[in-house]
Amino acid sequence: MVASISKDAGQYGSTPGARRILVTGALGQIGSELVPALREHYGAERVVASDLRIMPLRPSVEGAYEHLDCTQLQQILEVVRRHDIGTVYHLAALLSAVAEEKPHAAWSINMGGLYNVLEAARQYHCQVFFPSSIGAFGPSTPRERTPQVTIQRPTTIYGVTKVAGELLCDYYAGRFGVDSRGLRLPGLISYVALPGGGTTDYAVEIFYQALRYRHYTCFLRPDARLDMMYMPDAIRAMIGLMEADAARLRYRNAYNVTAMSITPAELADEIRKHVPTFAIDYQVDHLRQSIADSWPCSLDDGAAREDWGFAPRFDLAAMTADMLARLREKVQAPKGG
Ligand code: NAD
Ligand code: AKB
Repeated sequence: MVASISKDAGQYGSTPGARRILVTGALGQIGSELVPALREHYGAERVVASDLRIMPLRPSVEGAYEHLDCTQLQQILEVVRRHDIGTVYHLAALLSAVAEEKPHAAWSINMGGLYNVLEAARQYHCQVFFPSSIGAFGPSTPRERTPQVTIQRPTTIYGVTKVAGELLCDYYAGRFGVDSRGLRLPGLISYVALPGGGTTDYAVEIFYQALRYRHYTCFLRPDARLDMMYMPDAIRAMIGLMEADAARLRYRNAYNVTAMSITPAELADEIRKHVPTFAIDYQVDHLRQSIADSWPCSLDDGAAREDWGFAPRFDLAAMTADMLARLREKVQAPKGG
């Protein structure tokens, strides 16, 4: 069972003051679930969703919505002022594979957008959540049980923006007192929205293809081991970190978090327990495989557990069973399939 945020409300401690919460990049994979979770937890009127995309006619996120380009500082300042924003969950970014195809746009959106959000936060005294990534590590980082504090020399533009983003958030905290907090998220697995062009997207696509066609062609090697997490655990982690007592945080940007360390072959085996005829084959995409090869296999999330009680609930088996049950409600196999 996926625990809803409202049932868990007590675990987050005190809610922030009466000012509103802005979510940037809210129509993406995380925002599609974070916005409803925040609305359930704090009240719908407290949460303003925003994205560069025009909201669809039948929106997946109900409530206040702003068409907002994070690369435009004046737009952010205006939205923050008009809605009396006190907290920003800054999700707008290009993910690793797309960023590698468009490095200049990635720098502009990932770094320019973050700088603008931090500037708005400085001027309007907002708290900021920054989603860093396992992509903030590189080939010279220890790959097994990657420590909280270690070498961060990524070789992708995505990773460069994540490390620089962590540093910029820490700078704004130290220099200007902005309450910025971040997580180094692993690949996220979810059933509400499709992923936006990352290296770990296979771990979502595989479920849709298993239910539709009983077959998936994976773009990573069968043994490409990476950290993953089910979205309900990621949402709990984000809100939990933002509500944690600041005095307990030894680190700000950003905490390692993980829930499972898996390969495509292991995920396929787990799916086969529920879909016995499921078959997987492999057509390796060299760009995404080389990115995966530069990332850790398993993070050490001990600091997050000690400092603010991070504890994921879904392992590989629980996540797979829940994903398939949820997706069966929305994905139909083709007739005769
Ligand atoms: P996504 O690609 O699904 O969504 C990003 C959203 O940002 C999109 O809706 C897009 O329209 C929007 N956007 C792009 N440019 C914009 C701009 N200039 N202004 C406003 N909005 C803009 O991404 P996601 O998976 O939801 O990830 C959100 C954040 O979490 C990103 O920073 C990502 O790096 C980070 N993260 C994600 C994962 C994951 O597995 N999903 C893992 C680690 C970190
Ligand atoms: C990606 O693959 O780019 C993201 C991430 C792990 O940051 N899912």
